[in-house]
Parts: sequence; structure tokens; C-alpha cells
Amino acid sequence: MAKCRVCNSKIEPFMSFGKMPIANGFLTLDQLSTEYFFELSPAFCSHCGMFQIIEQPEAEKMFHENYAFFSSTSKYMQKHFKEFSEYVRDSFLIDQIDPFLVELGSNDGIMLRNFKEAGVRHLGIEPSVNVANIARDQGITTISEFFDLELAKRIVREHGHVDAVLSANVMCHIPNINSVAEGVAHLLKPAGVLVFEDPYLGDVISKISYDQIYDEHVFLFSATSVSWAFGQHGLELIDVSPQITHGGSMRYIFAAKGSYPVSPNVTSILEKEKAQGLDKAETYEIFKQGCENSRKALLGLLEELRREGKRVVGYGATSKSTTVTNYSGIGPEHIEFISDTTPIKQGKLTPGAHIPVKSHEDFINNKPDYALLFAWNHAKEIFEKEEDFQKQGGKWITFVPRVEII
Ligand code: JHZ
Ligand code: ZN
Repeated sequence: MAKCRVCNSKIEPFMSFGKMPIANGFLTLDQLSTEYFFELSPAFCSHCGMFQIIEQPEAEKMFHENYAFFSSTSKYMQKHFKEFSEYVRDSFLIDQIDPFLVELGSNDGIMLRNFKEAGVRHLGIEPSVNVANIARDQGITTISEFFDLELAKRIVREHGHVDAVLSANVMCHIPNINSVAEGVAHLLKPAGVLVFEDPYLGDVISKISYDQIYDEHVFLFSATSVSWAFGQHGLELIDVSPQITHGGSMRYIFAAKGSYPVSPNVTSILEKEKAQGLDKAETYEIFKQGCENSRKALLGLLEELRREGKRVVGYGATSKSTTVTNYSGIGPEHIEFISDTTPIKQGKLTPGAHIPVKSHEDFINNKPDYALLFAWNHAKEIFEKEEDFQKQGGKWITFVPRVEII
């Protein structure tokens, strides 16, 4: 029997998505025979409320010198992180003399570049060397290591305590959450804050966006579960702020217990989560049904289009799409190729499903009848950019919150 990664209670998976490859493990032909698979099965801990996957591949298999996700590929996300940094500066740094902040999982510097430009002392922690190098090239101070209590101690010895620890779409990737929480508590000044955001469990459940479940996302957080997890280490949830990014995220603000007033937003989100049933095992049984229905509907539609001889192409070789294709049984027989702007993904095959990834030019020059929007979370930005596709008769397929043709 497995144990909860937060509170050590016994937990059991409520479903399995089957064998899954590394979500960002895009492959060359000669790597096909050695592709790695693991069992993707989520569980809910009814003791502390944490949603988690039972098995996660070791960190070095996912985050390394060939990491395929570069945060700055979306213009909207660049704007989002500029606003995130302004929020942190105005709320927590404005009165500090020579403030210092640390970001966990700083990727290509999409957030820290805003602090660097403002002359704020900062340190990015990014184990994936290739993306970290892009940040370094912009003058953003970055170290390539995994964060834990030991590293926190070293940072304090070398740079002193920290006014703010930031992280976006990273905290839910780290399995040893207790060591991270201890490390953060050790890093912070008495009035320091931890601000992080991640895809929100409440949105995943209500939209049945099961594609947020993949190897990197060892957890899907709610306010209930994070306040439990970080509360064990003296940190208190003082505010929350819902975000529209990644199909629905939540920003959490923590500080040492008693050091800040707790916003009424915290009580209301905790009540809302109860009302949604996020604390009940039945909710996940219903979610499981929703996943099965979604899979059937999507595969059914693709089979039908295939029979009609339509050309279907994928748009955005997202990490999320690895769960969709492998769980639903979607392959190159359904999808000719997936268009993606990330050079490191192009010319390779998608994990598990082995659909070729091609450049955006390939999409523009060889427009299909249908485009399956794997990057549904960027729909607004993409629809604006691809107006011509629709004008020329092309149709979008989406599967969140339901399978439909737009
Ligand atoms: P996107 C990643 O998830 C991985 P993914 C990670 N685990 C995580 O948590 C979140 O990000 C934060 C391409 N694209 O953002 C670029 C176009 O081709 O949904 C990307 O490959 N054209 C860290 O991978 C992909 O789509 C475009 O116009 O699910 C989008 O990936 C745009 C906007 C994107 O994240
Ligand atoms: Zn637990």
C-alpha cells in the first residue's frame, strides 16, 4: 500500500491512466526501443486532502540538459509573469532595503528577468541546464540544482535570508514537499513570504482536464491540501488568488504563522472547496467516469474523421498531450503531425504515441481540415494568431471542458 507524500497516511489510487512515458520525453527514431514507461495512477488522501500520483519517475529522467519546455514560448505568459513580479514587488518588497528573492524552478528566466531589470537581488534555481542557460545569458543569476533543505541552508550561508520565495508551475512537480517546505521556512526572513501558483485541482475536477495529470505533476493542489502541507512547517496560508493561466491555476501566499493577517479569501476558498466536494472520495469516482467519457468521445470523433478521410493535425505538443494521446489510444493514424514552435521538439516523435512533431511553418503551409488543440489553455492567443485557418474553412477540435468541434 502506498503512503501519502505529505502526511504518510495510507492511500490507494482511484484509477489508472495506464502505462505512460515521460511527458516531455520527445524522441528521435533511435531512442524508440529504449523508451521508459511508468504506471500513471492518481490517488486522493482523505486525511490531508492531497491529490497525488502514486509513482513518479526519478527527477533526473524528467529535468535535465535537454528539457523540452521553455516558458517564454507564450506571449501571454510573458505578460502574466511581468504582472506576477509587479504584484510581488508592490505587496511585499516595496518597503525593504535591498530585498533578495529566490525563485524555485526559474526556467528560462520568464519571471526573474523583470526583477533583474529593476535591479532587485535574485537567485534562480533551475536544475534543467539548457533552459537555465537562457536565463544566464540574460544576466539572471541561476544555479542548476534541485531545491531542498540542504540547498536552503547553503543559500542562507552564502547570500543571507530571503524576502520572498517565488515559484510558478514548479511546486506541484516536487515530490519531497516536506523538505521543500522546511527549506522555504529556513530561507525566509521573519516577514518573508512564499508565493507560488500551480494548476488548480478545483479546475481540473470541474473541467475534467485530466491532461494536467502527468509525470511532472506529482501533486495537484487545492487550498485545503497546501495549507495542510505547509502548515506542518510553521507556514500559514494568508491569501489566495485564482489565475486563468494553464486552464485555471491558484496563487497561494504563505508566511510564518501569525506574522500577517489572514485574508477572508482564505476562508471563502476553503468553504468553496468543501462545497465542490474536493475533500470527498466520491468526487474522484465521478471524475474517473468523466475521464473515461472524455477519452471515448475524443477517440470516437478522431475515428470518424479518419473514416471520412479528413486530415487532422495537432496544435501544441504540450506535456499534457502525452496523457491524452496515450490514455485515449491516439496515434499517427489519427493525427498526421503536431505543430509546435519549440525547436527542440521539432523533428522528433511524441512520447509513447510517436506522432511526428513539426514546425509551425508546416502547419501554415499544409493546413489540415481539423486542428486538435492540445494547447487548449492558450486558446485565446492561438485563435487570434490563426484567424486565417478558420477563415479558410479549417476547424478546431477541443476536449476541455468537453469534446467538440469549434
Ligand atoms: P503549455 C508545461 O506544460 C510543463 P505544457 C510544465 N510541467 C508545466 O507545469 C507547465 O508547462 C507550466 C507550443 N505553442 O504551455 C509551445 C505553440 O506551438 O500548454 C509549447 O510546446 N504555439 C512545466 O507543456 C506548447 O505549445 C503557440 O502559439 O502542457 C504549450 O505548452 C503557443 C502559445 C504554444 O504547457
Ligand atoms: Zn495525506
